[in-house]
Amino acid sequence: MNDSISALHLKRLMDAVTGCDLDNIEKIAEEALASGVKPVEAIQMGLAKGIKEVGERFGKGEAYLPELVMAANVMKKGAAVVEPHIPKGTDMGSLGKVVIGTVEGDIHDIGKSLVGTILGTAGFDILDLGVDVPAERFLENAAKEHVKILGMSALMTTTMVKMPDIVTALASKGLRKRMIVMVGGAPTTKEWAKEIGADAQAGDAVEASELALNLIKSR
Ligand code: B1M
Repeated sequence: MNDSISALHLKRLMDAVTGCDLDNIEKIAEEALASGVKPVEAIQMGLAKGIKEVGERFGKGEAYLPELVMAANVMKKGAAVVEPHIPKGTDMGSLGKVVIGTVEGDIHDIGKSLVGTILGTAGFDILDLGVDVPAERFLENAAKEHVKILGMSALMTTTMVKMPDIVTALASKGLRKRMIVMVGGAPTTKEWAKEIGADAQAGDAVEASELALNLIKSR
């Protein structure tokens, strides 16, 4: 596909989010797909760029909460059009179960859900615990399911601090070595993952999927 056409559609997706264009986002997303923009690109290079820009404006006091909420709704509506078009990585049966959730005190779910969707299309079985998930729920589910990966998402510096408690509790219950622990969300880093004893940190959903596949293969 022509790069300038692709760039134009990505810009339209981004602008729809920054402009809180809830009425037209589905049409804009459909047109982007029809023009040949890849679904994951439409999300990461279009919709997510838009929400990040609104977030930066919010951080600087140039946008207010209602705008953030509306922009997030536009992002979700656009992602709902695009996600079913993400190609499936494997039809060879499940690669194993992934339990994923956003940690307690944190209601951000767009990135976490996207990671779940992309891991799902890569061939994993996803149990999404949702948002504001207390440590006990992560632990209960990690214990009762045949879990290969436990994934924790946190979007705030104030909530990422819940992650180490969960890793420690997994170890004290003898569950830690049974599974890969992956963390993610804007404030997390590779250093943070190492520091808290997690196996991996991913900066976006595509990296999460690549890391998950590599870690599963190397076990
Ligand atoms: Co909020 N918010 N928000 N917010 N919000 C941030 C996170 C913030 C950085 C904005 C800012 O100030 N610039 C800031 C946090 C500051 C801090 O760290 N302390 C913030 C704040 C302060 C708040 C409130 C407290 C605001 C208030 O009420 N005054 C409140 C918090 C409520 C709570 O959680 N208790 C709040 C609320 C909201 C909305 C409801 C309006 C909305 C969320 C809607 C929803 O999720 N349903 C919202 C949004 C949209 C954002 C920003 C703008 C965008 C987040 C997002 O969806 N990004 C965000 C600013 C930012 O991140 N730049 C911000 C798009 C998404 C695709 O990317 O989530 O990064 P992301 O996910 C990526 C990667 O991080 C990674 O892959 C994903 C996909 O590629 N990833 C993983 C994520 N999880 C992973 C897990 C993995 C691996 C990779 O393994 C398991």
